[in-house]
This record gives sequence, structure tokens and C-alpha cells, in this order.
Amino acid sequence: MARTLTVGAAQLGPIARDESRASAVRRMIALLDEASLRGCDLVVFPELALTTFFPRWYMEDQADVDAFFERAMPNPDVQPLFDRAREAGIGFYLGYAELTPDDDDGWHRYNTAILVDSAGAIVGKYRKVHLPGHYEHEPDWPFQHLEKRYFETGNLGFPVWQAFGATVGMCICNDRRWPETFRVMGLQGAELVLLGYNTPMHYPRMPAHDSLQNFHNHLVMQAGAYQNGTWVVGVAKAGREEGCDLIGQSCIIAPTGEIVAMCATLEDELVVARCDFDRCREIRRNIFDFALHRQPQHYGLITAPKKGETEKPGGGREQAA
Ligand code: CDT
Repeated sequence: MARTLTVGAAQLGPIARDESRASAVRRMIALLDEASLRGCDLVVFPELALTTFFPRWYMEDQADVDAFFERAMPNPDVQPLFDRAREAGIGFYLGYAELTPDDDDGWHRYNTAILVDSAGAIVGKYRKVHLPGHYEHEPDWPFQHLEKRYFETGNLGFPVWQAFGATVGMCICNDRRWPETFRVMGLQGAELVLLGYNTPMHYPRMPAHDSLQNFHNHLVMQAGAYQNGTWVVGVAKAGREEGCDLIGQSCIIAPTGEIVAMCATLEDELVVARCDFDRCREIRRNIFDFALHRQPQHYGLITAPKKGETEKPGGGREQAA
């Protein structure tokens, strides 16, 4: 019998700096209600879906940064989304900024996504591994991208979960540009990879690439889908947010690499596709039969420790205010 799942990509338009979490959650519930009418089993929301994309601003006061973080999940602002999804029997992926004292050595800040099942239970958590941007204030740039300053590198790897009748993985935004992200999940048999993104149209370090942002977005997700024989659902926060243009084109991609559904606006919008997991086998039993064709003895450089590449440790580990 065919294994299928009806999945919704629930793109959000811009969230203003002064928009409350309760308002963002109301918008997500409206998309969830539409998803319910359209027969969805699972809905994917963007990265950092509860607030504006705050790493675009340099903030000296840690309390101002921490105002964008969640100290519990769910919390009273987000509980209505959990409740409505459970009533509708729909699962979801949600990105948010996580502030947690989960280790002995103090507070930690991660760019996080959770997977919630149709009964409202959190069944998976992922913390963003590939943090883009920079640590220091760049006063000459119109916008900052201070993810490296405000977050720590995720510490959970790229696990997959048995959920929704499939093998499901998660990643977040910049992760999608790195083939290792998809391959690590592909090696664990991922059939569905969920991801949210906030991608500025303008990249101050390389303005010549501005016109390529939409192309690169689809290029990396379609390649990740095809090369690993997995469905990919990529969902944007889109539109002009606090004067910064974010790309849209949220989409659902088949294991062949074909886009089967795509948002047409830069606003709150839902697109839906029926994902047939037998289609993963079309790829994995043929051109990308890992057992037959992979040659890992030649891939050692991929996992060798970094040489001569410096990284500042400790972003996101300030004491919580
Ligand atoms: N949110 C996020 O990861 N955005 C990055 C922007 C990279 S440019 C600094 C992305 O890869 O889309």
C-alpha cells in the first residue's frame, strides 16, 4: 500500500519588530485552519517564526536580544497553536529562538526547530548547525546578519525521526546550502526533510549575488532532494520586513528534484502537496543506490578536522538577563 502524507508549506509574510507573538501565532493558526480544510497531515512554518528576524540588528544590551527568545516551548503565547493543531489532528514544524539553561555551565541560545506530532507532542528538536553571517557589528551595512553573535552552533547533529509514517529530518535555512546536511540525513534514510528560512534578497558581502538569491534557494534544495532521494519542504518568512526584503518561493520538492508546489506571493500563503514516499525508492534504488555506489573511503576530507580556519567560540553564551 502506498505511503503518502499531505504536507502544507505555510509561508509567512513579514513580521514587524513590534508585532506580538500572539499575533504571529494567530496568523499561523489561520494557515493551519486552511491546511485542515485542504487535508494536510503536517504543516511546515518558517525559521524564527514567532518574531521578526532580529539578527539583522546589532544590540549591545543582552536583555534586548533575549526578548526575542523563548524560555519554554510551548509557552502561553504559542499554546493556542499547539491546541488548534491537536484539535485538527495536524502535526507541524516550527522554528524559534531557544534560550535554555539545559547544561551545567549556564545559558545557551540556539536557532531551533521542533517537530510536533498530530497529538501535540514534541517528537523532535533540531538546533541549527550552519550559522551564517558574522560576529561583529558592521556599521556600514544596511542590515546585519548576526546569527554567529546571538546563537551557538547546534549541538544535536542531524538526527531523523520515525514520524508521520516516514523517516523525517529537519534543518534550518543556511543548512540547506551545505550538501553534508542532506547527506547525513540521507544516510539515515530520510524520506522527508523539513526546513524554514529567512533569506535576505540583499547580501552586503556579495551584492552581485542579489539577483541569484531565488535561484540559489531552489538550486540547493532541489539538489539535496535529488541526491538523497527525499522530499524537501522549504518554507520562507518572506516580503519586506522592517525595510529588509526577504525572498519567498516556499516550495515542496519531490525526490526527483522537481518542484511540485510553490508559493506565488511574499505574504502568508499555504501550498500543499501529497508526498508519496515510494517515490524516494525511485532514486535510492537506482542512480543513488548508496550501498552499491558510494565510495566513502575517498571522502575522508569531508570529516577531517578543519585546518587553518578560525572560528570564534561562544556566540550566544552570554548570561541571561
Ligand atoms: N537565516 C539564514 O540562515 N539566512 C541565510 C542568509 C545568508 S547571507 C548572510 C541563508 O542562507 O539564507
